Amino acid sequence: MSSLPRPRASGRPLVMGVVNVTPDSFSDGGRWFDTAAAVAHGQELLEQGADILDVGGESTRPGAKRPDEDEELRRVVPVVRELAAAGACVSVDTMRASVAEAAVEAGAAVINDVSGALADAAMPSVAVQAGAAFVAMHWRGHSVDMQQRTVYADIVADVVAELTTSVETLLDAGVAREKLVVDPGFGFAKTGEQNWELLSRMGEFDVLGLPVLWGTSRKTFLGRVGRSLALVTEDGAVQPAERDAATAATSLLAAQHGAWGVRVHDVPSTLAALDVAVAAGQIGVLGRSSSRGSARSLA
Ligand code: PMM
Repeated sequence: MSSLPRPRASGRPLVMGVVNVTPDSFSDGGRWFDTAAAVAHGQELLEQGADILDVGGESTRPGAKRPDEDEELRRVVPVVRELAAAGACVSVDTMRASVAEAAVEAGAAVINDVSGALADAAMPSVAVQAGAAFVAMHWRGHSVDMQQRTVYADIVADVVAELTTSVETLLDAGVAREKLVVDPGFGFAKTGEQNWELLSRMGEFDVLGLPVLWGTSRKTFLGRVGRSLALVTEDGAVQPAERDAATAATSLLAAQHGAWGVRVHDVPSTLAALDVAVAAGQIGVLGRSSSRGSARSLA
């Protein structure tokens, strides 16, 4: 039974480093596609200071086709096993209950389900039996056509309401509230403008009364800032691997709003931003006006 990993004494969000064991993820697809390369990448993220390693075998880029279950198990389980055996806190990024179950058996402490337990009806009961911490992300359908599901009356109110449905499904199945984390799902059935609006209204997710994970890392909407001619793609966006400074800025905003965690590809840039927030006493100051931080020395 794994309890929810807790933020450090400094109060800064946990840093979840991404280990994509996929041939086709949008920002790093194919780079860590075999077990040894993925494990080595996970170990590098740990050395850089990641608190949690998020191991996933399915690309959720818009339009992506799903791997079958056997292929996902083949990609994910050996990597989870090796990293957990090395002492890492491992999260498994999957929408399949069978993969979550096998990953927890292999040592995963967190199930990160981008479908918020909507994609696989067996997920809530696996979550209960596994006793793992559970990240429920906002989701409206599989990647193949999710960008056709971007109609909202009010992006924040609708995401909060739909996340509440996921949370209630998990609670009704018997998942302990203390094990739950929610995630607004940047880039999943959202337009660029809607992602910016989610960022600008971060504090409104407090109404859920649950820890929040923010997953903005290298996403397409961040390709529209910090533009330099050398780094833009054909459509005029900054390439995914060059979006880490913008990602670190969003990690700082998340920290100011009292985030539980941030899910990132590049750990050092986000940790530097979070260290600045801690040193400047700016952790959680926007989300919790009564607990304003005090400046501390990094020396
Ligand atoms: N984004 C991706 C994959 N998994 N999990 C959570 N909880 N939140 C996210 O925003 C999220 C996720 C897609 O990004 P990637 O392909 O770079 O991993």
